[in-house]
Amino acid sequence: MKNEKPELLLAGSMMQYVEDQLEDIFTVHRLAKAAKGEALLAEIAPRVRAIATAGGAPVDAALMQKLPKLEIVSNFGVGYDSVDAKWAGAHGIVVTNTPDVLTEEVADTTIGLLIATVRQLPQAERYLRAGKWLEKPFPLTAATLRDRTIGIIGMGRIGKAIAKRLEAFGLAVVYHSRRPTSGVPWRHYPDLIAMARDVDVLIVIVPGGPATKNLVNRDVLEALGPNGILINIARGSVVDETALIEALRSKKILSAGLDVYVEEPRVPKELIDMDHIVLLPHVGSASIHTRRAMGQLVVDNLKAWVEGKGPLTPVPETPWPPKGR
Ligand code: 8YV
Repeated sequence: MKNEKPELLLAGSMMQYVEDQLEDIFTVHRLAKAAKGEALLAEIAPRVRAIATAGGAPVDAALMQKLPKLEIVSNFGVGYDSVDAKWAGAHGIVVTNTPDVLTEEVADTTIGLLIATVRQLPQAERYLRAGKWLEKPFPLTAATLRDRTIGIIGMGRIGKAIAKRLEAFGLAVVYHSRRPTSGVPWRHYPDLIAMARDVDVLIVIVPGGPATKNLVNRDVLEALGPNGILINIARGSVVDETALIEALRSKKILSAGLDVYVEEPRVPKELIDMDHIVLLPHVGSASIHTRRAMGQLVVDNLKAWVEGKGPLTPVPETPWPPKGR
């Protein structure tokens, strides 16, 4: 039939207004809502041309190889570690993500989490609500942001936006990444341990996935030292969570502000039981404004693709037009 809509597999769920737009373009199959996911998949597999995915629903080789007509995977989020983009690239499937539209929001959240952690703002708020201020003032915080040197792990778009903000605060900024980023004024450390030794705060803002798994390990935390504070706004997988719990317990580092965890939404009880650290439920980009913009980019990538215009924001593993074309 000529005017039939292309078929799309929705892995995870999106904001209603995004799903409505997807329905305008595609026949949408909802994997998460299907009582029998495998049966649904078997039935639609020969026809699915696109996947839209959110919330870390895995789009791995096992799933993609069941879909012989698959052309594009549109990922909600700048991080696409739940999509096997390398496999997709090797099999002619395009992967897109949602860069830029969340950069400033995530950088803002990072600064909020940093200050909240250093100055114990959530603890102070809990103190007031518990009526304790009537008895005596909230204790002075051991830590201050003043005179700290901040080491950023990762100097992509969001890393730069964080560094710019920190500079405006009058703080010294350095960074670690595999290769130096051109055009930035901050000192580059090729060696993460050396940087951890020289700074009092580490901010993690690198992509997740196998290349960065447990990058922040026991040695890095020990090098950060007893006055050190770890902020993770990237992916839980980048930090060795067991080593972090141990470092916090034994006071090898002072504190941590975390937005991400290894097994979200499960947060280890050991972390929840520590009152001096700050824990957020993965809210880096989580405003209606920014999530709408991200959702729109998911739709716009798919729309451009079905209209034959190519993807708007392909990931580096699946360049467009493909190399050699
Ligand atoms: C989203 C994120 O919360 O963009 C990312 O990589 O981690 C967040 O902005 C996440 O993608 C939601 O699925």
